[in-house]
Amino acid sequence: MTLLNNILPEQRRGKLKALLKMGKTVRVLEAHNGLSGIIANNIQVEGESEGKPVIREFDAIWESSLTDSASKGHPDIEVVTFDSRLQTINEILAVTNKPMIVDGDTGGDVNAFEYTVSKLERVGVSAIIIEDKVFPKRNSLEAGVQQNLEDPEIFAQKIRRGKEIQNTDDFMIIARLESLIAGKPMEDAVNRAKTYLRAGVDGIMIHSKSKSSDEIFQFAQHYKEISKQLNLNKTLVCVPTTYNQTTEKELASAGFQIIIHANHLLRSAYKAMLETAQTILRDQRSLEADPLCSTVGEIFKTVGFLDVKEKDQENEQSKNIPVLIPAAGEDPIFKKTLNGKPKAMLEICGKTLLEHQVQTLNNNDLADITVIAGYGRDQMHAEGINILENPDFKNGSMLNSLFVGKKKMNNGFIMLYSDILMEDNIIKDLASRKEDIILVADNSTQYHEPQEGNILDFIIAKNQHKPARREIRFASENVVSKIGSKINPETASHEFIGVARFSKTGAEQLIETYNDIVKNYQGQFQESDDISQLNFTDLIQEMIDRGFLVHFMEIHKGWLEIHNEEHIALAEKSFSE
Ligand code: SPV
Ligand code: MG
Repeated sequence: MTLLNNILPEQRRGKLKALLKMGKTVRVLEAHNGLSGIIANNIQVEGESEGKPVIREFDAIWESSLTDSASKGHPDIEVVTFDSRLQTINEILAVTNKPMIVDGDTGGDVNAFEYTVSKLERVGVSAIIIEDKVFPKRNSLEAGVQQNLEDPEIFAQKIRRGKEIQNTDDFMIIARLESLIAGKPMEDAVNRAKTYLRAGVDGIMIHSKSKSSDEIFQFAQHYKEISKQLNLNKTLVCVPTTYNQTTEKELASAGFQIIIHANHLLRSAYKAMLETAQTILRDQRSLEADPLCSTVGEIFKTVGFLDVKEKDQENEQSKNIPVLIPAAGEDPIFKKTLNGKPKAMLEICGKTLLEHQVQTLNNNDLADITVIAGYGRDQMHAEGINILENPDFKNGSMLNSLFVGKKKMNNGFIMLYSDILMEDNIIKDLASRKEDIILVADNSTQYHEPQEGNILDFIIAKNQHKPARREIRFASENVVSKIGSKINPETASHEFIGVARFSKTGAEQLIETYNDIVKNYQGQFQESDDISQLNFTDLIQEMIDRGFLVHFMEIHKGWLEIHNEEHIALAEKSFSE
């Protein structure tokens, strides 16, 4: 089932009347199940009208009794129950957004008809056409079949009761004249048309199984006169199955406003199925049948399977994003406490800093976690993580460590500084973001002075906003223009918290920029005195300068960095609370 045409009953029901009101000749194609419904709904061809190129498509769907019955292997004699028809109707409605006209057969007895009208109107059908024959009817196209016409007054009463029961003005009840099918004279059709119009019907369908369109053209002429007499302008409908040499244009100029191609998708599918089945039998394999078949891929595309595949992949990508935690450096502040252990092994409330981070990531279904260790490598451990080593951790910067995990970057990744703790929802929001490069940025920096001695990574947002009590800031505006620790805190709008996400494209841009810098530059670079000490924020600033778009995801608190004993105390307090 494709969800592309998803529409509510109230959005669809009035569409047929609206088309007629616009003076459009409504071109209708039969459908007998979801798949044929999608075709009738979506098919388009390029054509020409009055020398101009036009896109041609069907305007509405005919839910035919003949093809619904036949596709269930049944004759068209009202033996398929209304509930079964309703199931097909719903199946088609679920995958289409164009108006539907339902073939209501005789409409059954007058009480049953009220229920039929009510149920069809409720599901969003735009019109029902009922034929003036006695239940159970016989299909109109077969020669030599007894066709019993209903008493016109009884039929008119059915129309009245149906019109009274409908809830909206959108729904149409159209009467189908079977006089010509039953071999009655034109006069019988004309008189019946008058009776039904007086009963309040919304339109008349004149049916014919003649090979020529003469008789329906004749009727159309009479219809113009009746309409004038009664001062009515009700829709005229035809079903050109047997007289299909007549064009839609000719029918329209004779006065027909709805033209129904009533059974062609079922008939063509049947023919193709027979040929395919015979070919396989004949050749005792299916190779020769291939040209007769659509590809499986084409069917998958039509019914929405490829959309599902794409969503699955997107889901998978936002679930299984690799996380890189560069944690190789030696920490001077906690040197004593750590006694040779890396900082990630600092204990806070009975768990290491790294274990807290792993927990937050796992809580968000992120399990592909790689820590880049260096100092105290042998003492770095946590359950369910990969450890890579930066043997040169003493000489390089944190960025060197990050790029030790380069293989994990290819399809996009999250980078997490090793000394921060945060609430689960920060990672949850970050994982769902679609931007190529996105940094998590705290806006509380606007409201307080930085602590003495703390080196913070500041951000200046592209569209600087003064803090205001109320404002709307759209995500697309959240672009970083400057990042670095040497930015004057007073001009900063945010603080980078040490968490960033790169999409596949974002990671490619990051790697490309990094490789270029390392290869082609020396000495002082961005805020670093030497290229060997290049920071993450230097690289991001360079990317911004090169024109790459760097977004930020704004948060307000909900995280802690662990730079000194005071921070540990704060973290312990938060966890115990
Ligand atoms: C149908 O499509 O079921 C119709 C039209 O009622 S016809 O088969 O021509 O009677
Ligand atoms: Mg029918």
